[in-house]
Amino acid sequence: IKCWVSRCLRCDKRKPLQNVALKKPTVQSSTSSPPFLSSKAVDGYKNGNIRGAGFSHTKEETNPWWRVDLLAVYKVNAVTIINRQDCCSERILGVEIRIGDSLDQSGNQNPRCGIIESLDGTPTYTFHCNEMEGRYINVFMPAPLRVLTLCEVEVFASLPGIAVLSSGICGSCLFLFV
Ligand SMILES: [Ca+2]
Repeated sequence: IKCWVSRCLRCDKRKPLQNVALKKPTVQSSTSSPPFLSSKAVDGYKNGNIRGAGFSHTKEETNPWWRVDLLAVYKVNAVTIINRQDCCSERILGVEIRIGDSLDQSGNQNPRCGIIESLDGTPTYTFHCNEMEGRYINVFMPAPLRVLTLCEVEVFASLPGIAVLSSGICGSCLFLFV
């Protein structure tokens, strides 16, 4: 017999949302040279030093972009972009974070969560996406002759239908189909 059951969750403020982008499939509009693969932006290595080549890097082109496939539709709470730190930090200016399920125009026309409009002196930029839903996260630079380089992109998200153990919804209930 199948039925819906619910289980109320114990409040656990210590458990943060997971970075669901880690080691997921990625692609970018071009790759400047072999060490700078799109996957370097989800390899978990956040030190933006060129010697470690822990970042992705497109060729200089018009409208460069990068995308991660989360392999399922998630509710996105926040996206963090960690910029390269050894040089060229201004290259990140103007990038847009796009979230959705469409691959029209490579996913770059999905709804926008955020844009980096100014350099704030840190390599880390976090955008709150208010549970926007989508399978694809694009980082899109809508400008001519630009290089897109990303040290790390982290996506903090949960699967729809599964309650989140975060401080905001302590005491909510989890529904299971058994
Ligand atoms: Ca990295």
